[in-house]
Amino acid sequence: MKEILEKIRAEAMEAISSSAQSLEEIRIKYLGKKGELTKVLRGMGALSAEERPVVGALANKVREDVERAIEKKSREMKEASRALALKAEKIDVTVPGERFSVAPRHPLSAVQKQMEDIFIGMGFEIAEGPEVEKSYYNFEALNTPEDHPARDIQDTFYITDDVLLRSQTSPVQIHVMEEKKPPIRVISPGRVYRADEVDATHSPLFHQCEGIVVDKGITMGDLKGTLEAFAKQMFGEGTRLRFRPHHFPFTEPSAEVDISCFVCGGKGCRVCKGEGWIEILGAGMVHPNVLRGCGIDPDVYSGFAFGMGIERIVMAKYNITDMRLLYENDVRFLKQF
Ligand code: 2NL
Repeated sequence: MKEILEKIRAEAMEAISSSAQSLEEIRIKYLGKKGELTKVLRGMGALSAEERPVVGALANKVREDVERAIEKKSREMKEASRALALKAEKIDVTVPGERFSVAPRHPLSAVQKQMEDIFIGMGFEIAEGPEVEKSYYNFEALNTPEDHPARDIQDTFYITDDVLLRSQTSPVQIHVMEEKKPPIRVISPGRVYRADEVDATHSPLFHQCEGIVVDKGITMGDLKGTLEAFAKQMFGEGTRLRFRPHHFPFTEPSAEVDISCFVCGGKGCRVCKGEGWIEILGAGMVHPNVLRGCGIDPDVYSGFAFGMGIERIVMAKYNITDMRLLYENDVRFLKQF
């Protein structure tokens, strides 16, 4: 029987080390209830009293040895498969990262942001409003009556008889004046719409930045000082302003405002077309009818307002001669900013 036990041990050990069968199969075959070892133990009744403990001890030893070998092999297999997984999942932290690029701001957005920052620095708030407006807010509230040439039905995108796409951002400021009591200091940058044919200097959608200040004792001096501070920050410390008399229905008096050319300083060059001056703004003292219409007493309060086209400033600043480039989003163009 000892020989049989030794044979079982040898076979089991061989099976374990050769990995021909699964460890569980081996365990059942040799150590299971109907396994080889159990068979031997069952036959132990036939042994003599002297032999029985000796064979019993050997049988237990064989069981222990086989169990231990199975455990050891199982541990080894687990370790090997873990090592393999670690090898497969290895991350080379020295491989350079994937570069991704963040695009710079579109020049229109960059200039608008710059304007916002300058006016915020002077205590203004940014006001926003809908691009679709009642015609009252776009025209009547701005002292622009039905028969005014600016109200030519051909120039504005009408949605219905009295609803339209705003042709300026002033309606935003009318809403502010209706809702808040002076002192008021806001700018309203945003999209505006006019029924223009597309060409190098026109687009049916463009951008404006308007501003308004209303308080007791506001004068043309405040307007000039504010615009001068803006122009110096926007175009350079040496910038001078020139006011030319003009007419707007919503301001009185009104002016068109030029800046001294930021390229030649006023001598005359290609950018200012030999003029020395570049027109960038319209401005004036808020018309009493506009204040009154918003419930602000023009005998107590006064204000100034201004408006500028953002495209025009971007084009002057970057010497862009065709406005369409600003809307095509050709990366070869945009990459230059
Ligand atoms: C221009 C001229 C201007 C205003 C806009 C304004 C707004 C209110 C009241 C009075 Cl609520 N005025 N805005 C005033 C003067 C000129 O814009 O050439 N824009 C491109």
